Amino acid sequence: MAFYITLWEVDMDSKVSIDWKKTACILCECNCGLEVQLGGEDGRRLVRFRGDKAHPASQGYACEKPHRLDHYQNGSERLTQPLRRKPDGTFEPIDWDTAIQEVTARLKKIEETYGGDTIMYYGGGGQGNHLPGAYATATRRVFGSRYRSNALAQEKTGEFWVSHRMLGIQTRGDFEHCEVALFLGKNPWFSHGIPRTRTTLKEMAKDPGRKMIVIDPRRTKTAQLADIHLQVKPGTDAWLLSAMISILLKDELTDNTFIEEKTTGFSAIAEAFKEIDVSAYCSHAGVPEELVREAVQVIGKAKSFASYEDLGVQMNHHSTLVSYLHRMLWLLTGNFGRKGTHYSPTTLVNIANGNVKRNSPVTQAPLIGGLIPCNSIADEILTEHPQRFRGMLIETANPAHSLADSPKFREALEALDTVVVIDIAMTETAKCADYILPASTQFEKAEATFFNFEFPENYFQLRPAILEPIDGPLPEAEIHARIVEAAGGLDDVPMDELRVAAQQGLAEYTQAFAMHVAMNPARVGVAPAILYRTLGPALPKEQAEGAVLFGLVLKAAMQFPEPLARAGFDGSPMDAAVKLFDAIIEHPAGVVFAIERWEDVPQKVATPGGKIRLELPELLEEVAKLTAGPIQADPAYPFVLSAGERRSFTANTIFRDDTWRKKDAEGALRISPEDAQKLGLQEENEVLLTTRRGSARVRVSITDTMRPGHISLPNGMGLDGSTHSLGGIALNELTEAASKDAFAGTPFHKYVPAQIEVV
Ligand SMILES: Nc1nc2c(c(=O)[nH]1)N[C@H]1C(S)=C(S)[C@@H](COP(=O)(O)OP(=O)(O)OC[C@H]3O[C@@H](n4cnc5c(=O)[nH]c(N)nc54)[C@H](O)[C@@H]3O)O[C@H]1N2
Ligand SMILES: Nc1nc2c(c(=O)[nH]1)N[C@H]1C(S)=C(S)[C@@H](COP(=O)(O)OP(=O)(O)OC[C@H]3O[C@@H](n4cnc5c(=O)[nH]c(N)nc54)[C@H](O)[C@@H]3O)O[C@H]1N2
Ligand code: SF4
Ligand SMILES: [Mo]
Repeated sequence: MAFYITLWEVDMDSKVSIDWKKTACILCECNCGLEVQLGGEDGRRLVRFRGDKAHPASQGYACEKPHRLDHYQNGSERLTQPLRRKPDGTFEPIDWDTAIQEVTARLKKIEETYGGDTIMYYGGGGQGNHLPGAYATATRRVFGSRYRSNALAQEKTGEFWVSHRMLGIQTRGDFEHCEVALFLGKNPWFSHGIPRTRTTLKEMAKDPGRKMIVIDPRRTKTAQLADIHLQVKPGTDAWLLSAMISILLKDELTDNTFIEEKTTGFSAIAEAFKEIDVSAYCSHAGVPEELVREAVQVIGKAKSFASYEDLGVQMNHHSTLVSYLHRMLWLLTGNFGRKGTHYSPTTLVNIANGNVKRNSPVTQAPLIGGLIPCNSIADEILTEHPQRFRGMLIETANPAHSLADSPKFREALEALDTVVVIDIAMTETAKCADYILPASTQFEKAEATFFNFEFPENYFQLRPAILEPIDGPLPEAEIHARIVEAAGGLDDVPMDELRVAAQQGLAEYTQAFAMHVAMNPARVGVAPAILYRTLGPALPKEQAEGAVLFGLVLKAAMQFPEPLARAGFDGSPMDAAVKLFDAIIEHPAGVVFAIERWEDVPQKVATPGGKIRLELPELLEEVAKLTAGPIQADPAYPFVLSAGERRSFTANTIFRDDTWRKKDAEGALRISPEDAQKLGLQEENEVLLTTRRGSARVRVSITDTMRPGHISLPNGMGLDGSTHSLGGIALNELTEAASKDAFAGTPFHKYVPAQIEVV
């Protein structure tokens, strides 16, 4: 069990409530269950925390970061009233009625003049809150807005696309039970991403029967726990993985029964990798061939193998190709659909969609999962093209800080007719808005995420509000409902009738709702607003924002009756949905909503023929091009900057108050001793770091965990506070939007050519 059960205390003299309130951490996709005690003068400080043992996935586990969550809740840059930009660029407070009326009028005007699809939606959910995105679908619908994006389109879309084409589904690895684990460009010790990460990693490390392999240019904490560390040269994973596949084939380590029964296209793979010069490719990748061969033997002979790729390769050269090669490693060895291998979870909402149905209006970029590639957004605006975007609604995201080339993105926001930002704080993005609508924090309203990827038991948690809302801000559910109402989206909906039905019970409510929708099918689009306004009042006050889930639960009950029934939510879809929704409301620590079976996993493959497709011709063409050898460094920029390392005290831009950091407050530039010596640098010396896009001054930290030629900076730093200037470098002042993957358009943030001058 978890060795990491925690109890912390914020240093504070005042009284502390005795009851522990159930919530979750909002800092990474694990969303570990937490229990919190409130305190402070006004009883609104988050004072004590402990991991919640009742949480189905985290089971009491938590890392070192959530005990700082008071810096989020009571941060100094909190927005408390709607703001409108004046011609001189400053903001003036306005009341909510004016704000809703003007925002609605301006978006309506864009719709009438240029068409609703020139209004783009960005964001909708961060690491802890996905309900805004669910409610925003109603707002988007009333204005006819179709295009959207979020952070997934600068990290995961390449992987989604490859997985969709090979398997028709998205997969995850079972690290709790695998014999061998691989982390590819992933440092879970600090970034987490699997339940009870450090417990799982430690268990793996101390078990002589299990092995861990890490592919990373840095000797990370995860790499230090590993049995084999392939310390790859930055940006060369495509060569390394190609060599590994070639060795698998030549050494006959493939699972031929699996390949024959479950896959198509193997002969094309055998052909493509047969002739690879393994020695040359290992040398391109800067890794000893013997070690690579050993790693492949370990993978090939493993009884079960699970693997995780992340930003180190997904924000790098050949990222989509690497996602493909990576899958080949575990598919050729038959590591799918068995305990300890890979699975596809049942989810309430599928946020990992790899389908491409259309292209972006201006640059014609393929929209993987419907998302505009983040690196293309500015180009969809800064043009005379008649279909260019004219308005943008940005919610619970900070793209003016998080997207490549911030200066260009700010210019794009400036070029729009109307920018509306919904956030809790005065962010870099909010400063570019025409209207800023203040939201309640994630502890003042009910919240949830759709990061529900567990197996065989999957869970969902609707966290109730643990604090009364402050005056001024509103939950997104309320903001969207007001905009939808102002735009006429709820005219003619029998709201009173639905409200009465909701008080009688979910069955009555569903019947009334279904009847209304049957007569007015167009209302399905604004269902989230209807649910919030009519079912919301029938829910406990601190869970009202959960109303939208009823629609999602009903859909899941129709789609996945068996996994839901195994978790106790059985009967007709209607019965199952009512039971599940009730259980979600009754279990603030989270509820297991689906129980699956390993033997059912292979049947989930959703390709046209039902078999896993190994051959993706356009990516095999890329494999052939690798013979030309790796990217040549530009002599003017001899270093490779990894722009966005996850460290112990980084959390995207969720905290806007730098005093939350106990260590590394300035976010040092990590550099190898060899490079430091060449440049004559001592620890903490200041250097001028220059990329093709810009320059910044930064202190160095010399560490032998870095490879010579590789330097690294943390993410989420350099926030431009309205009251104070925070430490660290805003990385995307230094990155270029054009540095991106040819297929998915995802950025090369882990490969930014850079030079260093001593100052
Ligand atoms: N503490 C903390 N945790 C977080 C976050 C946070 O801000 N702070 N953010 C969350 C989010 S949004 C995400 S997406 C995840 C990301 O989680 P990760 O992807 O694990 O995080 P990173 O540190 O960005 O990158 C992982 C590793 O890639 C390595 N790398 C760099 N270049 C290369 C390369 O060329 N090849 C290979 N193989 N590896 C390379 C880096 O050295 C680094 O160790 O973390 C989540 N967790
Ligand atoms: N150079 C470089 N750039 C990167 C990365 C990198 O490694 N390198 N990493 C990328 C990755 S993986 C990610 S995921 C992105 C993250 O970047 P973004 O997706 O832009 O999101 P966050 O930084 O997490 O910011 C979340 C925002 O939500 C606001 N917020 C918090 N709670 C609420 C709420 O309840 N309601 C509302 N309305 N707002 C709220 C916060 O104030 C903040 O402004 O950054 C990306 N950018
Ligand atoms: S692992 Fe992630 S969700 Fe869990 S406590 Fe740490 S930052 Fe929070
Ligand atoms: Mo991310």
